[in-house]
This record gives sequence, structure tokens and C-alpha cells, in this order.
Amino acid sequence: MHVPVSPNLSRRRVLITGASAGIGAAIARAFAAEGSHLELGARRMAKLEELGERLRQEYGIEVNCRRMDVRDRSQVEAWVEDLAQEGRIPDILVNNAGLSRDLLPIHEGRPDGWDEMIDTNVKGLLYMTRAILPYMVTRDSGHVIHIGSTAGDTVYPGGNVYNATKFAVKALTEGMNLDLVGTRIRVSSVDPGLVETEFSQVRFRGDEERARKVYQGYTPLSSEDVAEVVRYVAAAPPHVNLVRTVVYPTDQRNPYVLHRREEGEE
Ligand code: NDP
Ligand code: 8X3
Repeated sequence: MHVPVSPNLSRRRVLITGASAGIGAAIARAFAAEGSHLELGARRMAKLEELGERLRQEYGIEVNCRRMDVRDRSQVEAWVEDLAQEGRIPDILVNNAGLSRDLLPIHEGRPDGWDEMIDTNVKGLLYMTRAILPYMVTRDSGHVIHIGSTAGDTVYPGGNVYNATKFAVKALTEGMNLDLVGTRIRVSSVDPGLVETEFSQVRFRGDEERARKVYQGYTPLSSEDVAEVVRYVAAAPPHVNLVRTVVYPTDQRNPYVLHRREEGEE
């Protein structure tokens, strides 16, 4: 049986975007293990429901799932209106939904992918935040946690627009903290390096071989590693605001200094 390690997360309500896979699903499991109630959103409802059912059974918590696209402002607003009406405004908002498309020089870039990244990683995060934050301000409590990236610290070739979106997330973490001074609301970001998820399959538009190679020859972070950091950030005492937490795999020291071992090398 899992013993919760952060009693102050028990019975807290946590909303997580992009909870159908990868880091978002792991964050849902981490909070569920602490006895938090969950509001999960993503486009793939079947995956959300499957996760939700497992977590309800395993931890006896409340889990509500919502099919939604963070790029659609009216869907975001309708979701939050429903939450408000049902008394389920979250204590913690985790803006995790995000993606990358392609790894191309800017002059060969695909504008459809640029739109997807900007609309999801920046505008989707803003829509969710704008819808939820007024309730947190009224209560004078709450925590917004963004999943940023080391791509928001250091640009790399072909990363251009993805980098720009994560630099934007970093600016928003900083700006929101300034705007909320004098309130008890905390704004944090957790910024991982390479994490093995569906991320590279999405980036390379289903090219599984290319996606697999991204994680070969070293030990990448797992979704659970990142979720544990998010749990720690959320569980910090109310007077402690972990504004940015950068987490790399030990084999990676920045976005392009990565030690890959030969097969058989220790
Ligand atoms: P995955 O592709 O495994 O998961 C992405 C999640 O986001 C899915 O649940 C997906 O759900 C959801 N999502 C994507 N677009 C939308 C949308 N428009 N509306 C709602 N949900 C959406 O990737 P990761 O778990 O790796 O990525 C999660 C976050 O972590 C992203 O913000 C990413 O930028 C960031 N990150 C990832 C790193 C990595 O190396 N993997 C490193 C640093 C940061 P669905 O398709 O069902 O909608
Ligand atoms: C995801 C990690 O290095 O592919 O943000 O940008 S990276």
C-alpha cells in the first residue's frame, strides 16, 4: 500500500491538462497517491477514462475526466464554468498539455506545426490560467504549476518555435508571479530535459524509429521522475514558492551536451 508522503496534498483538488499520456498521466498518479482529487483534461477521452478508473479503484479518490482541447478557448471556459457551478474549482492547476512539431530550420519550417505549438503551449496555457485564476484570487489561495522545459533556457538547432513557446512559458511564470504579489497564490514551473514519452513520436509525426533513437544510449528522465518533482513543488509549505525547477537526466548537461554510451559500455 502506498503511504502518502505529503499530508497537505490530501483531499486537495488538482486539475491537470494533457493527462492522457506521458508526464501529465504520471502527475495524475502522483497526486492520486497523495489522496488528492483530480480533474483531468485531454482530447483522447478513452485514455483519460481508463486512467481515471484505475486511480479511483486504487486510491479511492474522486476523478473527473473531460474531453477538451486547450487550444479552444470556448471549451476551456465551458469546462471551468462547469467546475465553478459544481464547486470543483481546483486548488492546484497543472498546465502540462504541450507538444513539439518537427526539428527543421526556420526557413524550411511548417507553419501548421508552428500554429499547433503556439496555440497549445502558449495560448492554451493562457486560456486555462485566465479561466481559473480569478477564483484563486478571490479565495486568496492556489498554486499554478507550468510544465516548461530546458528548451525555455537554451535554444538548439531546429528547435526555434518550440524553444520560443517554452521561453514564453518561462516569461509567463515570472510575469504571473509579479502580478500576484500580495496574494498567497504561488506560480511555479518544472522544466525538464529529455523525458521518454510520446513527445518525440508527436514531434516526428509518427516516425517511431526516429523517435526511439532520441532516447538511445543513455538513461532519459521518466515521466515519474518529473511527476515526483511536481509533487515536491506542490507540497512545499505555503510560504515557499519554488519558482523554477530545472531537472536534467544525469547524462544530459544542456540541450546539446548529451553523453551516449556505446552498446555494452557501462
Ligand atoms: P506526450 O506527447 O506524451 O503527452 C502530451 C499530453 O498533452 C497528452 O496527454 C496530450 O493528450 C496532451 N495534449 C496535447 N495537445 C493537447 C491539446 N491541444 N489539448 C489538450 N491536451 C493536449 O508528451 P509529454 O508528456 O512529454 O509532454 C507533456 C509536457 O511536457 C509538454 O508541455 C512538453 O512540452 C513538456 N516537456 C516534455 C519533455 C520531454 O522530453 N518529453 C521535456 C520537457 C518538457 P491528447 O493527445 O489526448 O490531447
Ligand atoms: C522537451 C525536451 O530537449 O526535446 O522539451 O526540447 S527537448
